[in-house]
Amino acid sequence: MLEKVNSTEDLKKLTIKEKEILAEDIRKYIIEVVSKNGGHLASNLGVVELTLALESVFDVNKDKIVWDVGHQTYVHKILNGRKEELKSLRKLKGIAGFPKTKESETDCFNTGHSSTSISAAMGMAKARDIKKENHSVIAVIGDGALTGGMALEALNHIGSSKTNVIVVLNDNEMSISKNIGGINMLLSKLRARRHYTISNQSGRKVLDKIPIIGPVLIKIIRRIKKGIKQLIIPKMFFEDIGFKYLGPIDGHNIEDMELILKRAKELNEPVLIHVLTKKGKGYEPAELMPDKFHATSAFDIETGNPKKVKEKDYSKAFGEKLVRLAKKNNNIVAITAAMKDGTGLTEFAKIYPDRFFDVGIAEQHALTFAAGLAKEGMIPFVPIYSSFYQRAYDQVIHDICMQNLPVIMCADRAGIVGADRRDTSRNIRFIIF
Ligand SMILES: Cc1ncc(C[n+]2csc(CCOP(=O)(O)OP(=O)(O)O)c2C)c(N)n1
Repeated sequence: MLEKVNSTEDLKKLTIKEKEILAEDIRKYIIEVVSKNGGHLASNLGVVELTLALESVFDVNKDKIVWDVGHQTYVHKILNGRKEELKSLRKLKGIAGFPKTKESETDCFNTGHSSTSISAAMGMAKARDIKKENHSVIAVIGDGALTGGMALEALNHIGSSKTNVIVVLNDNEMSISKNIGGINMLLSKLRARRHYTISNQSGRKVLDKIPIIGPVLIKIIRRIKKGIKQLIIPKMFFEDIGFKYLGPIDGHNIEDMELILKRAKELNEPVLIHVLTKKGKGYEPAELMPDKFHATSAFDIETGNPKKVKEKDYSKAFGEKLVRLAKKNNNIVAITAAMKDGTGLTEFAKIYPDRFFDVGIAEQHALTFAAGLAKEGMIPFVPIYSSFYQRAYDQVIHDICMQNLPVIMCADRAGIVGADRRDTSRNIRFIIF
């Protein structure tokens, strides 16, 4: 099927059954490429059906689909003229691992740093309205990225302005590691609604077959269920802040997703569609270890084992040293913004769970939180990838430096960074505080 599909025009001609076959072909292809070149695997395997549904219902040449972070756009690239090019992923002068407007007009906004999609979508939607154009604007954001402050700032803005934007929340319960925090608690309550949606659908199919009284029964049952739902399910955050909430829906069921996306397309208000997906879907090692397969180096498809054994890197050495220091000093604490493994804090978190804080994708909060801890005598260590430190320069200067607080800021990946970046001028990063 993959051979037959070279564009979203080809995709739109397929039946649901054919799209399901295509989904499996795309999975196999992505696994094949990433096992050779390395790349972001688990997130891409999780959005195969979601991408097929989105790009079947919307027109990528007219509508705007903004992918948050953008590490999950391999499927989109395959469908939009870059099937062969994907083989050059993470190679010199190869295809970018993230959306790049320079690469294709269907990549409508460059992403990489988390939690920007809803703001960008709002900007595009406002521009559309001012220009009196008529197309859909969609932000696709993960539950991890939703923990970033910017995403919440944008939801706050859209909800009250009643702008026609569709937010697709791709909820796989994972950031890079397990997602954490109050937003995750809220989502887990909403996930519970799924059982109601499912039983609704299967019951409906049976009742539909009963002539005359079938539809009446459906109406009565729906009313009763709505009542029960209101009682059991807590007040709905998204509705309260001005969004129409649709879902939760199975993110691997193309037919259901197409239906719900078509419905959202017709509404002229902010809509949030809650889609449940499985990170790593369809490849067992990635389903079992979605964190390890979030971004991976080349691996053996049979076993899932890396082709090269990883040598001890700077992050690991940093983590080991921090554990040794923390043994001698009870005031040492460590903070991560959703990058526990990447920044070398895995051991620290295991040994000192009470002195370890994963604050979600929230670099700004991480640093002012550290400032508060330091003000009261703690010694906070905050390792953050240099690129993501950009998010928190104001907090570094205003909350830490200007009060001369002893926060230990550690910049990971501050040297030459390869792999996902095509724009080499931005590969060398220096951080000077
Ligand atoms: C500002 C910022 N901090 C950290 C990261 C590193 N990062 C990339 S993806 C990711 C997790 C995203 O989780 P989610 O949005 O749920 O997407 P998923 O991979 O689960 O599909 C993180 C922390 C980033 N891209 N940007």
